Amino acid sequence: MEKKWWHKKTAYQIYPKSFYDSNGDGIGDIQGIIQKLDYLKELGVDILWLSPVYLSPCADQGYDIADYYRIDPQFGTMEDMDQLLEEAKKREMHILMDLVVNHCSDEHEWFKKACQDPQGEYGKYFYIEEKKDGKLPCNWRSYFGGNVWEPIPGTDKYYLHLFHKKQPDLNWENPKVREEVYKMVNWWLDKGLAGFRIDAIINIKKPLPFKDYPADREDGLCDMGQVLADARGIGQFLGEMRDTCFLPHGAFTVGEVFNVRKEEIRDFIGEQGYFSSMFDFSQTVEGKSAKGWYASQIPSPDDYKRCCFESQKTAQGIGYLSNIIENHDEPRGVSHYLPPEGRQEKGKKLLAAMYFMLKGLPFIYQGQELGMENSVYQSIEDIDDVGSKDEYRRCLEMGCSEKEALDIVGHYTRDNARTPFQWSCEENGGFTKGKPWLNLNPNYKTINAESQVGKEDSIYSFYQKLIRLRKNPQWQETIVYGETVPILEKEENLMAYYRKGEGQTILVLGNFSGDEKNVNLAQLDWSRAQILLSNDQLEEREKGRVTLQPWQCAVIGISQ
Ligand code: TEU
Ligand code: CA
Repeated sequence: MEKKWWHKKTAYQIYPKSFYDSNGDGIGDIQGIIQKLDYLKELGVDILWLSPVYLSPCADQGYDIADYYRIDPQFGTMEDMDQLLEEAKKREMHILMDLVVNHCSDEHEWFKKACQDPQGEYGKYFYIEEKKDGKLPCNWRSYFGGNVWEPIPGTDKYYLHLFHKKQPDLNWENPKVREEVYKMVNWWLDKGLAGFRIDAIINIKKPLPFKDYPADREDGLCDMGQVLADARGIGQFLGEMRDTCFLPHGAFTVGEVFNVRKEEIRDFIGEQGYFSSMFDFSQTVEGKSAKGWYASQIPSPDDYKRCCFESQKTAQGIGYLSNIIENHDEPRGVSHYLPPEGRQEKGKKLLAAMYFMLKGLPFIYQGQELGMENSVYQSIEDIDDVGSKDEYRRCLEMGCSEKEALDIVGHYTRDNARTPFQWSCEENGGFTKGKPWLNLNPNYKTINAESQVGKEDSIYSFYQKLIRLRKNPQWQETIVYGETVPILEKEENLMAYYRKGEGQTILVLGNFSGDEKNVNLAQLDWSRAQILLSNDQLEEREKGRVTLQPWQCAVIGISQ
């Protein structure tokens, strides 16, 4: 594999609205990020991905962009953004922005012009259609519920939106749209961005002409997964964007790629791939049902392990994945992948070590380094997210009681990741001096940065050690490039793998249960082994056996 500067780094996702509020309006902002750069530097992360801060009416929390060249006043100004780029540079940190170009906002001037004159130039920037024989062009279901067509007032026309109705899809088939997008991407890269996280990108290629697919619910609509499986030719667009924007700038890009065909992974992240990397979402989609959250299953530790190993195998020899346990669209990883008894400090460190030591670029989502958990909700009114409200309706429709529906939605809702960052045990977790835009998780009094930074055995310090280990020249090559070789795969609640390097091997062990676990490692020569990191004492290392304590993990370095 050709070595790249970013392989050795650790990345961190900031959700600006909930990170740190510098001016007391209850909303996190760019100045807030600048004030916390030293906190992030101290943690050890190098690449920062910012969820969108562009001008936006915020129908989908900034993923609906009204002007790609402006910063939304709630987050600050372009001067603030320039200052952030400068301050990050001083600290040898790299900034990624979110590239949201499957759609824009209905308040973008392109869309306003399209509505004024659907037949005109800007009408062609979107997918605008009429009914035929009283029927909409297709029966696709929006990701946020309902059909994907919305009438343009005062006309007999409809526009396509795969997400919220305030997020009209851009027509990538139109070369003018692509030209506008590339111009904007280059403008930002010229400013000094290191690159982009690329939003919802698989959706830019629609199977055309529009047609119906078999309905999979009583609403007569069909899931987008089915539709996208039928789309071909996205490579033309993505290859063009790579050649026009990313390659000339040496940009780092990480794709949010769902629904990719296995045989196309090389096209996406191989040596000549469209992107530098893409997220591994195999665990996040595990157990999710196309029918909705009411029919979804929370993955077990063994499911989690199987997903991780499958992805490692798929990517081996092809490209470099980006690994996560959560992001702004998902429940908190510790609340999702750990069984309830495991959701304590030891279990959280275990999960951290298991994903962090996999091959790939580790991303930490804000608050993950503190062990932040899913929040609690008294009623559906406490939940802000658009998609979650639709899932709640769906649960009720399918016969759940209100309490059951709230439990299910409370587990999966994206709000779990969006509650404000817990800086301290002060009011509002030290996030704001005003009224926070979204309620804090009430556990901020016990889980917060202030109580963990500088404390030897905290979760924060454990993440710090994982990052330091990744940077330790003695083990770095193996951690960054070593092949992942799963072992003892059939052992329940045990996740164990080697990372095979040149002249050295790293063994990663994790006990996902509340019982001791004896692990047989007859072939291991303990005289050559050293414990690089663990969340407990590792005992009885004799005759090739070790006993892992409940929820214990250990990273063991073995030189040959
Ligand atoms: O997400 C795209 C996307 O496909 C997700 O909404 C996905 O369906 C869901 O997470 C599955 O659990 C991106 C952004 O990450 C998300 O925040 C935006 O809402 C969405 O695009 C639209 O821009
Ligand atoms: Ca603010």
